[in-house]
Amino acid sequence: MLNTTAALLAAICLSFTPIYDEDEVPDYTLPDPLEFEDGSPVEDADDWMEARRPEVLALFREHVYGHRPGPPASVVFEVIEEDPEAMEGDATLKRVNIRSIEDGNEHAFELILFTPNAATEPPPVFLLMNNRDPENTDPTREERSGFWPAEQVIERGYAVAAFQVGDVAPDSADRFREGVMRLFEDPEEERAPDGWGALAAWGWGASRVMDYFETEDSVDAARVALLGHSRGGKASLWGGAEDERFAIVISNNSGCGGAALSRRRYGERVSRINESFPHWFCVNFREYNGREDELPVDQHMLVALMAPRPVYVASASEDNWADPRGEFLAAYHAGPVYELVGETPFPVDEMPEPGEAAHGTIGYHLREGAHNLTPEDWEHYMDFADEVLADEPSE
Ligand code: GTR
Repeated sequence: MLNTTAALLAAICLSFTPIYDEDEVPDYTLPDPLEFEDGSPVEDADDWMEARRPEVLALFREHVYGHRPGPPASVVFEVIEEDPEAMEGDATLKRVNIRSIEDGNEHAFELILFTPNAATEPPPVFLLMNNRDPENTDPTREERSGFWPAEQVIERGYAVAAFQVGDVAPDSADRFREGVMRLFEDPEEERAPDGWGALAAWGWGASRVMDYFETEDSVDAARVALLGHSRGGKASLWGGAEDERFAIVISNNSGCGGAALSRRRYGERVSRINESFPHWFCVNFREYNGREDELPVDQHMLVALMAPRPVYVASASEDNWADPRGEFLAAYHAGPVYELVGETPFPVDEMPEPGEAAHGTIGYHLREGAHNLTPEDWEHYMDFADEVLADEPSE
């Protein structure tokens, strides 16, 4: 049996040829976010927020990302370093150990936070779920990376924070249950078909950071932007859907299982992602390998789960594996939900050209170039935050 499964997987792997030609994208019909599962229409904002949104959230939990637990019995925050003269006096650095405790077991991961010393009131924060090496978020600033250009963010008056997703749940099919998941289940036991995967666990970690921000006077917890790139962008979207405390949710080049529409099957596909990264999603998601049309949801509904909060999807022009057009279309087709809840609908009907951005309550840009998170992307995110936060001053 095992051998047959392995042989089958190898065959799928060998036979996989991604679609990179728009003409080869099959016809598809997206599920309507504004229609209940029983076929009745979602008529107003209350219908969406109180009934259809929970229905859509439940569908994603059951079929795509798995069910994550609530907060642990207790969370403890320990400041392990504080430097009020970081970045040559421009910022205050805090490194915080976030310890989750459940049934006598413990799990800890570290948060790095810089706040601008020039701030006259608690500033909004950009929180990066870092899926790359920790050097990208070096708290000493000896290493500097465009992936997390902390000085550039501080300069614009925002606080900037990061944690390593792998510290919350290792990004490994063999070890992903050895992080925080072992507080809630026995990693030796078989995973429930709708049990959480690593992407959901990373978002759970972001929620613990939010718990910390709520205790921290130097930042405004009501104005936190959650940001992730690629697999981190899939996790930021799902984390922002699960935790409505995040005021802005940003997905950079998140692709399949993130912002890209699954039904387009362009670039990376459901079968391929489940095979390469079996630990990211719930086991049930594998039912949709090669059967995208049977999914009860598509990724525009994930984007719509942020409504009425500002949400941002960004693509890169050469990032075909992530399907830039599919990412654009998910943002676009979330528009009707935003409109229903009284927010500015998606501001354009056509996909922006490389280098262009379009900002409503849903933001989008197509950066020229390859799969990456760059200072140019950050500049767009801060422009967007300036706009949407100016509309809604914090209480
Ligand atoms: C790729 C994967 C993508 C994307 C990317 C990344 O190998 O196929 O879905 O998540 O990794 O995270 O950089």
